[in-house]
Amino acid sequence: MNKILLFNPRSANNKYRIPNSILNIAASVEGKYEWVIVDGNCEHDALKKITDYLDTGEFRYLGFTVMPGPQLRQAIPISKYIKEHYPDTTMVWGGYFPSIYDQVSLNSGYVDFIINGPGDHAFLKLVDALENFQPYELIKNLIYKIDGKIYKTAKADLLDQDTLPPLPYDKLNNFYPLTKFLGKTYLGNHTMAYHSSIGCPFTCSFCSVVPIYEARWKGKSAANIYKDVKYIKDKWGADAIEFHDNNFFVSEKRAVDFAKLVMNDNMTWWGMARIDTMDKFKDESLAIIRKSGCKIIFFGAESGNDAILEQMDKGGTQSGAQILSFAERLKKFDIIPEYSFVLGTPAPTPEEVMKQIDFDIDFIKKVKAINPKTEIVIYTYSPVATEGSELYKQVVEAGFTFPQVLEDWISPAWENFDLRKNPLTPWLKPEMIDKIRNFETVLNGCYPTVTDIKLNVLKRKAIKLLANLRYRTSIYHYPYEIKLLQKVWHYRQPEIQGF
Ligand code: B12
Ligand code: SF4
Repeated sequence: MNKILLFNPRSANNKYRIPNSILNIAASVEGKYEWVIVDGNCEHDALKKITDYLDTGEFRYLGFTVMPGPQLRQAIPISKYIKEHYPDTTMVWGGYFPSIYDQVSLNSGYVDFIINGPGDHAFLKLVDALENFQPYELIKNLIYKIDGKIYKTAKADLLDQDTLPPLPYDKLNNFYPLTKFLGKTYLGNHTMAYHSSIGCPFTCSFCSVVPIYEARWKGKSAANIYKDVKYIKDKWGADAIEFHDNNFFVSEKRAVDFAKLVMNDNMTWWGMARIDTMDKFKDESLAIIRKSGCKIIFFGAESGNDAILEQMDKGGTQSGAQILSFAERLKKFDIIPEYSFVLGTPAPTPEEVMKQIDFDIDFIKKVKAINPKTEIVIYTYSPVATEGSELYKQVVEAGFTFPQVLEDWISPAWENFDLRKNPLTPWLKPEMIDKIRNFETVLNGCYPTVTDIKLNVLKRKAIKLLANLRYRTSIYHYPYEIKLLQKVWHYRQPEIQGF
């Protein structure tokens, strides 16, 4: 029987995380096929490691997980090399990038199959079909190309997450010591990454979760999450958790049940949420969540402007006023809100785009005035192909197109696009990008992120001193002096390096 190689391309220079995407796929084939994991984050030469395995002649199936951005830097050249030198292997890509940009991935000629969304059943079924020379055309969540035509099979219902097989942590530990994945962060000395639910019930028009999960969400029970957390804590010493779910707090009951279970384990934790959902949580629930160790929660605030929230189809009841009042509300629970904003959405004229940016810069300052502990993350709007949404229609009408050749995604300009820092959108002029980035520099100077554990009190004071005057007088141009200090002290950006 042929073996399977699962690859997690490099996504971070340090602070590796448990590679949950391929670990889930490993769990789905465990006991049925032999598999190995190669983690690009832990290898100096990932290609060599992979070809060493392939040279044994035992491996036929390769499964790559691919996120846009830095993961493409390894995924593309390595896939290309493998197709050229090992033409009998089958290359399967999964994850957000190929699920959304299927045509460009398959047209490259070196990706054979894409798993569209969850791969927990689809991958095993595909490998079974190929091993047994059976048809694969009816397997759900699959995208493939035959005779130049791309076919997408039906999407499967989301699986009950409690029925999934356990994640093979012990086996991962044989490839790479698990402690390597438990990095020191603001939350703790040994932080584990965990994914407790898939999808999201909302349909924000800028979000890549929507085309894949189509407003569906399924979560593991609190008891099952706790079982895994406890296992990693007891066996490898985890003392903090980053929940990587798109929307951990969809269910108040599940969040509170988990908080009660983990209450006496001395774990600190973090997760992502919506403001309007959590604002409905009872005071008692918020207090329990905090008491159990949840110190900081990431919220998609997006914009303080109600018209933009509507343009983004924020999908619920979130408003500018609520964003402010909720920042105030969290103060009494001592939970730090981490608010992310998306600036630079399209508007009919350049003046209006600039006006929107100015509005949100002022709004962010209001948030800071109400709750100075609020962590602010600023993204520049980078379109995602959310076909059918009003926002995406505006994007296409404005003349925006994605690269048509896979290699173009790793050109420096498109990497910036992926990192949501400097997208190539036609409505954003250089002075707008400059304003956003310069404001971000000044803001980060004035309020350095608490997640930067290397920035000591003295450094914080120095950088704040420099930035304060600019912040108070709203003069953001050319903040070279702050940039220099941030560079010298390796100021960290949670949105790129991990939250
Ligand atoms: C952890 C994470 C990171 C980590 C590292 C990820 C890693 N692999 O090591 C860090 C913090 C470094 C990161 C960075 C970025 N990330 Co990120 N990240 C995530 C996050 C929160 C969790 C990923 C995860 O582990 N999921 C758990 C697994 C179980 O789910 P999954 O990946 O979806 O896997 C399932 C299926 O997709 C499929 N599948 C996935 N891979 C494979 C592979 C095979 C072979 C098969 C068969 C199936 C398969 O099967 C799995 C099981 O069902 C996701 C959001 C999310 N909740 O998923 C964003 C997400 C993937 N990131 C995203 C982005 C854009 C980025 C950035 C590029 C930009 C940014 N500013 O955020 C940066 C890049 C910077 C960098 N240095 O890489 C976007 C992708 C959006 C898009 N347009 O496609 C997401 C969806 C967040 C979002 N909602 O916008 N990220
Ligand atoms: S609530 Fe968050 S995860 Fe859900 S669709 Fe909106 S942006 Fe995406």
